[in-house]
Amino acid sequence: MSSVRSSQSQHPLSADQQDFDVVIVGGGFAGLYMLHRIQQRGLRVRLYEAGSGIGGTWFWNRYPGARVDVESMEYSYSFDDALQQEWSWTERYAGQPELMRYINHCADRFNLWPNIQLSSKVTAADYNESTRDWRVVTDGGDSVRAKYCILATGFLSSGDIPKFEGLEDYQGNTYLTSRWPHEEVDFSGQRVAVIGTGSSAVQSIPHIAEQADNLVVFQRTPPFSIPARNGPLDTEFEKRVKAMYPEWRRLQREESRGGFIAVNNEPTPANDNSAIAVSEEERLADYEMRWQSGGLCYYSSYIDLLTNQQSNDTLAEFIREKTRQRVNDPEVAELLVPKGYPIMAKRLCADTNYYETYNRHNVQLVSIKDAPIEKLTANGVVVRGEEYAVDSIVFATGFDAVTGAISRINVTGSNGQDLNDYWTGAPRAYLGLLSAGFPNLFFLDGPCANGALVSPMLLSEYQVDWIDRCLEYVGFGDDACVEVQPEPEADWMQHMHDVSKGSLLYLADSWYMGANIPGKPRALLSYLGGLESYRRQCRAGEANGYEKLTVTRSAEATLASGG
Ligand code: NA7
Repeated sequence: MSSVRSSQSQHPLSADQQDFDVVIVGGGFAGLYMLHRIQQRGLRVRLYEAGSGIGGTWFWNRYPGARVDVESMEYSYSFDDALQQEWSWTERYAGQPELMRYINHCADRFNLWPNIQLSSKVTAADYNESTRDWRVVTDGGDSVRAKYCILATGFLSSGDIPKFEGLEDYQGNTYLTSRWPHEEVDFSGQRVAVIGTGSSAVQSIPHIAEQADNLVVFQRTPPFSIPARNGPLDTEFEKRVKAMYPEWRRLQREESRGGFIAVNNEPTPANDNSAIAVSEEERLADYEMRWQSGGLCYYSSYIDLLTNQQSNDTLAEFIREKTRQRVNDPEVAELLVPKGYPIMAKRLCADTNYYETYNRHNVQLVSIKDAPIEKLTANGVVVRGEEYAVDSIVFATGFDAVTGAISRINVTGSNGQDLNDYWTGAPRAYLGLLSAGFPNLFFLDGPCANGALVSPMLLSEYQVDWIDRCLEYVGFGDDACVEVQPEPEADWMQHMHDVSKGSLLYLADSWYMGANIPGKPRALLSYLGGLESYRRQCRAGEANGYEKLTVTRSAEATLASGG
């Protein structure tokens, strides 16, 4: 097994005792912060990471132009003030290499490496009811026991090339945006195809078009995309945020819907008005102001944009008109203008020169909305009987989101219950943190929380702290056990259902709904109540000694608290 900077021999495997107090699966932002918290408690912990480096999504998604669509000052850890004061981002939106530098800096700074084992994909986790612990197995042959298992496997981490007919016949180069090679890919002199027009395509297409001789883009559903207006980070803005970082973070958590508070470099709480309760003039001024600010700040615009079709139409039409203005050829523009689903019901894209790229002479757009890709041949892609011969195909075809990575691990809980079976139809998890029948198992950024819809950094930090407090309460002794019963889980699922009633999210075939993966049950995978409501529900879950959970506190924990 290859591993970088790991210390796998420090906890030799043992048949009769637990090897670890906690095993964490996944070395992205969430898993690494969890590791930090567990280390601070002086516990025995190992983090398994499938990649040969840490970073999770950012480790794998290294396609040209890959960058985060949340502003750098907000897409960063908030738990350590010295870190957020000392780290300086270079751009308004950090690119993938800078994100990797940041995450590796954090691992160094908090001395996380000794407990990280790289190049180790967890394949199975089984709960043992008599010893009340988990056995975790990796593809490298490790089999370890831990009191608690925490799955931090990411919600955009499980990407595959769709099963196009003739895929194996194609003789050219193939690339998947979410598994991009580490060495530089040079498309100079090539004819290139990109399949897909989601965020990864929107970011990579302008770069590929600059290199390639010819680029043909196969588009099934046009996205709504807003100019990111990326650039060097405004140093005055940086200073101002740093001077008020605790308050800025509070505003992110409590006064925004999704954790994004910056609009035009100003902290701007979410707008609580209906889009149709204000005059057209006022509404258009708000939309224009956000257009000039750039990026995803429409999520904090009018409160009913995702619940009222008429309100949604006002924004959709505004963005459609802006889109038309960015493309020279009216026919191409009309193909690029998104129609048929509400704006924001698929995640908005934030772009740099995406639409302008279609004004280049070497770029061709092929709509496959009404005529899907028939097959691949040795030479290229066939649509409507026409073969598009290309030297390389880039699949920007997305992820089996939210549940995909968990479903690839064989998780078995009490009574031999298989997690995939338990989640048939739709995932179920109390607060998105625990599932009934799976004691001592936690999810970070998993289904039934709002990971897909809010700033993942803020959500996962909050969840980590919640789990950390819960584990402290329950303890680590032989008898320690924490489990959610079916009833509180069902109550949470009902609440999830109630807050999502009337949401326009149901009207699009998005990864939020699992609708982008053939055969995946169509179900809302995330909580729509917003970050503050989620935090409130989680706080309630801690009340009166975690009364919604069945907790067997370990003898040590009980003694320590005098309970
Ligand atoms: P997305 O946003 O899921 O985009 C995937 C794209 O691939 C999208 O345009 C899909 O069309 C298209 N797609 C998927 N399967 C096919 C097939 N079989 N044929 C043709 N086209 C296909 O993934 P990204 O990686 O771009 O972004 C994911 C998230 O990362 C994004 O939301 C941001 O949060 C960051 P469709 O729309 O399904 O018709």
